Amino acid sequence: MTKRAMITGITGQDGSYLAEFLLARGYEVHGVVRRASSFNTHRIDHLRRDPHDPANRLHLHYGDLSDGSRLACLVDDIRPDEVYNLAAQSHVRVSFDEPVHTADITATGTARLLEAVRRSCPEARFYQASSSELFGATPPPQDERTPFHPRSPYAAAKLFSYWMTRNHREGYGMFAVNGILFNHESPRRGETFVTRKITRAAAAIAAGRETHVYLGNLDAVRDWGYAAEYVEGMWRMLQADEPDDFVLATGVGVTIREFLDVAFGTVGLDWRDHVRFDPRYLRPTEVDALIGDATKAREVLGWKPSVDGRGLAKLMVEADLEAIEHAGRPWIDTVPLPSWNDPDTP
Ligand code: NAP
Ligand code: F7E
Repeated sequence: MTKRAMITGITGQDGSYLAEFLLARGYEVHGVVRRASSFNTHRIDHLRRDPHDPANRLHLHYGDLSDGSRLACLVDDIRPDEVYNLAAQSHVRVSFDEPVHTADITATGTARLLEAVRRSCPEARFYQASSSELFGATPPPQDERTPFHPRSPYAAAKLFSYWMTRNHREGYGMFAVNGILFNHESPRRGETFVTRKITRAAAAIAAGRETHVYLGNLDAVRDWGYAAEYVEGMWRMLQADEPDDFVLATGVGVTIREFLDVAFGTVGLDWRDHVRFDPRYLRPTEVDALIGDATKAREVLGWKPSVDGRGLAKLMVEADLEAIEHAGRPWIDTVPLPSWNDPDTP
């Protein structure tokens, strides 16, 4: 039997890798895409086929986590075996500017989707994209037993979703799990997160197209892993015998200065000559250090990452250099649309 997966946030970094992973395993994949005035599917365009082809297994549907009735209809129509809730207002700094919107999407949106699943297909397995930001001010190493201390509207919203997911597991017996993922990056990472901002800048400066980049706090420590490896961990959580919550992390802490060393070092530059400070990138409350302990995921799920923050810095700069060489447009990462594209169906 072909398994059917529903992914919210399929157009994001993780959604694109997860869709790729599931399609390669024979799944029928249903992605929820929010309506935008410009194309927002560039991360998954390479996976798309003619929707009229009976062999097509990737189906996209308009939907938004703010619209509970639409989510209920989609779940009822699709009848998924597995639901991956990856959609979110996912930027921590932006969550201080838009706390109410962040709560509506990143917190209440999860409740809307969980309720839609509970009503129509409570036997579906549900993955919630929880975050190491839940730990916030609690010092590392952090694992599944570490107390939460959220330090941003984003983290507070994710905390609500974490407990709603557990509540649906404990209260209704649903197979609903939290993946507590530490930062994970890739060449598909959004351009406003610090790793991609740095690797794009290093590549553009090396190519002579830019001279400097503005950053905020360089003292933070993060445990950066590779997104392509983390989506397999998400899938493994839903294949487990029992529903449970898991940390995914590399266990290696890297400061932003160290990430800059490797990124700029990859193109033979010294970042100190090119990085300027802008207080706009500071946060009212900062998360100083996140370093995860993923022992439980290794022991129970057999999941083990192979790329850490330093490896990622090199990999991402090389990808950004290649993008500049081939596209010639370092700040615009567009992929040509397939000729059959119909703007009315995302
Ligand atoms: P991302 O690249 O920012 O993708 C977020 C996705 O959510 C995009 O597809 C976005 O659509 C969609 N979205 C935003 N608002 C929506 C709405 N109102 N309705 C429906 N869809 C909406 O995030 P990511 O890095 O892939 O992360 C995936 C999930 O894991 C997120 O929930 C994030 O908070 C969480 N997480 C990420 C990390 C990490 O390090 N990457 C770590 C822990 C947890 P558009 O493409 O149209 O913007
Ligand atoms: O910041 C510092 C910033 O925005 C990392 C999301 O995926 O991971 C991500 O959240 C650090 C922070 O990621 C700039 O202050 C310095 O200390 O790349 P970031 P994040 O806040 O850790 C978690 C696990 C998630 O769940 C989130 O969805 O870098 N920093 N200068 C900067 N950060 C940014 N964005 N821009 C700067 O110029």
